[in-house]
Amino acid sequence: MMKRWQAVKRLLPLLAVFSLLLAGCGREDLSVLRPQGPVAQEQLGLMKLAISIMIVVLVIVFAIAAYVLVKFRRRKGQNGVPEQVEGNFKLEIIWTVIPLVLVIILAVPTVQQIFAFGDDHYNDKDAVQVKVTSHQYWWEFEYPQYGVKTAQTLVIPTGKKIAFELKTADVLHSFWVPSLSGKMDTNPDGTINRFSFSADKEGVYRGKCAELCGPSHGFMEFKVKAVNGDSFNNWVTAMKAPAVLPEDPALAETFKKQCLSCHAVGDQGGPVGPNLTGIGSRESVAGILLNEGQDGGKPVKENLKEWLMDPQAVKPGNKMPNPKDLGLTDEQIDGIADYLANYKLNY
Ligand code: HEC
Ligand SMILES: [Cu+2]
Repeated sequence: MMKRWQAVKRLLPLLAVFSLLLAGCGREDLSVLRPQGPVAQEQLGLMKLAISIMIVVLVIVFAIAAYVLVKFRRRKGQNGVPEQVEGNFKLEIIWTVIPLVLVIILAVPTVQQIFAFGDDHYNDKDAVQVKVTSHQYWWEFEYPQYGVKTAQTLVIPTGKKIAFELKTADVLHSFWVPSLSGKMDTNPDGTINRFSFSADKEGVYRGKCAELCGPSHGFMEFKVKAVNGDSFNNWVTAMKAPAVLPEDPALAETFKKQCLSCHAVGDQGGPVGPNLTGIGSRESVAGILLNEGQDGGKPVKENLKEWLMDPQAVKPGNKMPNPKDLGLTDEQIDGIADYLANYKLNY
């Protein structure tokens, strides 16, 4: 009895490790194993190549080891020192040449493709340029060819090359959409990084900051929404339409005074906070509160209220002041949440 308990106790850490591993399998939209575009596809191809070669080597080496262990084990009545072998020219050549060949098979496509991933396509004629700026704890997306800025949901046309130019407004962050491509850092030293990817199919892909950047790093999420070319053009047109303000003039005044000092809607407001144009039709509020239509999402107004009632409770350490400290009443907050929830774009 005692012994069995000991064995169970020894297995517990293993169990813990496996549960952790399995916990990582929950969200498929954060997986590099389900590529949704050519860049992610090629990167997965490289991983598969490396893993297959390693598995083949592993199987062969273990098979030989097992065979040798069994075949040359000490048999009954065998007590002397076995025959000592020193060097075998043929074997040594074989186990030098085979790994060499394997490393070359691994290296040629890896080096080739890694350089290709680093190619600068920013000025390609048919690429859609996007300037990404990371902030503690949100993402800003600017489309210089279209004169449009948005936040948290990156809208892209399917099938087109999206060429990014990435920088940070504060600390080191990393831009990562696992189903579309590997990561790219946004560097605080002023370096600007460029890379590109594209999405084959329409859909919403989940992105994350992949570099520990502060207490709300884990909440620094965003979405990539791939739509067809026509929808993308409609979206750009809708983004450029004049600002829509709250209907109630007093509320509009409060919103302009207290919110548009940092935020922009349409052609009004400032660049300090996320652009709020059409926030009612986005996939999330503040990147992390998922709206209806997303897995486990809530009505957008509910999320907006949750955010506006206490931004620090949602994302500790973020740079948005509490609207109550700006002098807003619960009623005004409700009114603004209602206005923002109904600020939708058709595309
Ligand atoms: C001092 C600048 C500042 C002021 C003033 C301000 N905000 Fe913000 N706001 C921010 C920042 C910064 C964020 C991003 C927080 C984060 O996600 O880390 C934000 C985020 C938001 C978001 C989520 C945006 C998104 O893309 O999902 C909403 C909604 C919002 N603010 C509404 C308001 C409203 C309404 C007011 C006025 C009552 C207001 N803000 C006042 C700076 C400000
Ligand atoms: Cu970050």
